[in-house]
Amino acid sequence: MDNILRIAIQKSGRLSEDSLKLIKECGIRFDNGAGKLKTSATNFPAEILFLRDDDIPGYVEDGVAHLGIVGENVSVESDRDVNTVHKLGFSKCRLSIGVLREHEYAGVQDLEGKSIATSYPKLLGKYLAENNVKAQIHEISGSVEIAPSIGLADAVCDIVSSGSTLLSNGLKEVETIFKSEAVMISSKHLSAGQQDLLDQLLFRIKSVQVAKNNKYILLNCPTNAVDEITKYLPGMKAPTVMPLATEGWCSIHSVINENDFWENIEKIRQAGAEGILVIPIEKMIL
Ligand code: PRT
Ligand code: ZN
Repeated sequence: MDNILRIAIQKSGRLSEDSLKLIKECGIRFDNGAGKLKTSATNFPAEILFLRDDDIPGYVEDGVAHLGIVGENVSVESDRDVNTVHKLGFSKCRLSIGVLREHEYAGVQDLEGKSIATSYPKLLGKYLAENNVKAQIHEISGSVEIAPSIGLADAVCDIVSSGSTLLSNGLKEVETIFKSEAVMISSKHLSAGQQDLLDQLLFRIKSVQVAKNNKYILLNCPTNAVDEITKYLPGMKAPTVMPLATEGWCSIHSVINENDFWENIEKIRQAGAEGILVIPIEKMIL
């Protein structure tokens, strides 16, 4: 079937909720009845497969799934022949090396001759080789952080988010070797029809992401402040400026970016903006 996209997402875990949310925000509707391993979308030629995250890159390489949503850490470690088509901005984390807190760590050379427990032997091996460090990689599949305190290894290399797991196991983070977030991967053997469906899906994903990074803003200001204020609110093309019923006053409607939001709010207030309303945008079609 070359006119349908099979999208593999994590069945149950840290990626599941955001993956489902993204697909729904793209307007793709399906019944995700509990316990199902596969479901069909009702308004887009797609099927959703619910899998363990580690299996997703292999399924995409083999073409069983055409697309997959997975942590970049898992995709790169799997070393499968797939395309990374888009970064999705959620499940951000890092792969880091941790050593016992009492260890006086001076730099990566301190790892020479040490044993490091990890579930990411390929990423760790590459990092050690790039830094000319020879260490013993001890591959374990779970509970990596406990390894140093039970004498199984001198250090760990594991996923860190807040850092509290390292801390509660008496470890400190000393090197970050890889930064990760959820990514969309695709098969290298899509038909023209599937590539077209992927392009449609990416267009929707980007519209959702841009909308999240921007807010709709409305404000009132004296007419002589319009030029100064619109410097900070360029809008999609240009801001909408309308006269108010009160002589000498205008209303400006525009979009404002999340990145420099408070900085720009402060500047437009100083320039004379009043009655500022900021409203979330659901989709933004550029
Ligand atoms: O069952 P399945 O195989 O599908 O899932 P899984 O248990 O292998 O993966 P899951 O659901 O735990 O994680 C899926 C993906 O989420 C990972 O591959 C990462 O890309 C991403 N992610 C984001 C994380 C974390 N944050 C995270 N904190 N993956 C794991 N952790 C673990 C980490 O292993 C460590 O044990 O959380 C602990 C550290 O967290 P902090 O906050 O204490 O630092
Ligand atoms: Zn997994």
